Amino acid sequence: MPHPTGHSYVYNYTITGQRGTLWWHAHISWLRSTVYGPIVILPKLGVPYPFAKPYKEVPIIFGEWFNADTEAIIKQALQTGGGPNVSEAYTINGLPGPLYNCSAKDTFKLKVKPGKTYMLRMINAALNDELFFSIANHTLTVVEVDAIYVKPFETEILLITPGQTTNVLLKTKPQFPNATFFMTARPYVTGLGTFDNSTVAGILEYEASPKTIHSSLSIKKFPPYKPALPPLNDTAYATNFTNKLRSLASAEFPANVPQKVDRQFFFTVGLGTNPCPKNKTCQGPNGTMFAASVNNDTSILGAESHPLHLHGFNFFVVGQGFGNFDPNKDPAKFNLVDPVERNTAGVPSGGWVAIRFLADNPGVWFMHCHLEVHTSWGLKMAWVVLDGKLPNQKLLPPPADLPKC
Ligand SMILES: [Cu+2]
Repeated sequence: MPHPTGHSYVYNYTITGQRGTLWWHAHISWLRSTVYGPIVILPKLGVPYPFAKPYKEVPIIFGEWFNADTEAIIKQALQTGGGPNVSEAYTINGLPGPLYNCSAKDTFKLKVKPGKTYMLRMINAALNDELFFSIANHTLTVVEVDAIYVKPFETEILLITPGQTTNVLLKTKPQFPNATFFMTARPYVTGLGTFDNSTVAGILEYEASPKTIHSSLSIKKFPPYKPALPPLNDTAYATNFTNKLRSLASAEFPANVPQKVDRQFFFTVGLGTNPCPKNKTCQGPNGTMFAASVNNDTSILGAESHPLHLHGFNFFVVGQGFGNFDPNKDPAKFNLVDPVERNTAGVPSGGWVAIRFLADNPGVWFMHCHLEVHTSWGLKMAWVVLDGKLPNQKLLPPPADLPKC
């Protein structure tokens, strides 16, 4: 909720049936470029993780850094109809790292001990960019996305869209290695416009024990190992990664996939243009203004991946594919057993995604593309979820201390 400049407000809420990594962020205009942070919900006392307890847990938050006021950037873009200026850098926990000019001193360092398992709670808080991420010479085990456990799988590289969170286990090498390792992220891009194609790097550094202190001094002479990331437009990699995500769906952590559907909805999402107003010049494609929309197929520019985020609910991604959705053929292939459950899912470039959720949370809920520039251009809508008949199915009244505008 909005609160006035210079005031503070304490949010009071009860967490029921949720645990894992989520995040908070501002939701007016582009303020979330700097106003964001992690929410870590621990399991209830005495309830273990469905994997061995990690030695340490570390939040890894990707951000996007602009050498300008982001409010001015989006305001200008909406006035001219052109694409907004892109960021100068990506950041890991606020730090851009050594691959940017004069930034080596602002590098995130993950200091680890050999032979331990670390859990990285990764969050993509970047404004406009899906990111590939990898740590050189290390394998990551994905165990959770958007605060829901998944069937663990190993990967060298992961894809995380704005809005999403991913918990991974990082097993460090059994012995002190004579090296340091870069962890890097750079975008996955399917759109036509300009984008920030730079790479953020942090360093995975093994702490030296007294026995290894000598070699730890000598490794400073060698450059860190660098991970290999996919090409910026590697849709095949992105698809392959996304297809590996399955709900854990165990007895203890079941996947309550709705088996029958009461209401079906069909939405189209896309990026297009609006005509330039008379007596004005516009900087969008061919003198138009960029626009994005839900359920408006006119002036579609080109296919692009859109990480759609739904407020108020988790949903199950029961199917996805490329090309047009076929209501006669595709539902037969839906996964109603262990589909991934999350709150932000990429609609594949030029493709479709089918989601199911139980509408058990009354209210007006925003659904939007988590690429902030697409939201600004109009790729947004709201669900109205009505009260149910039972007392616990009613919208709660606003808090007594709701800030006044
Ligand atoms: Cu989008």
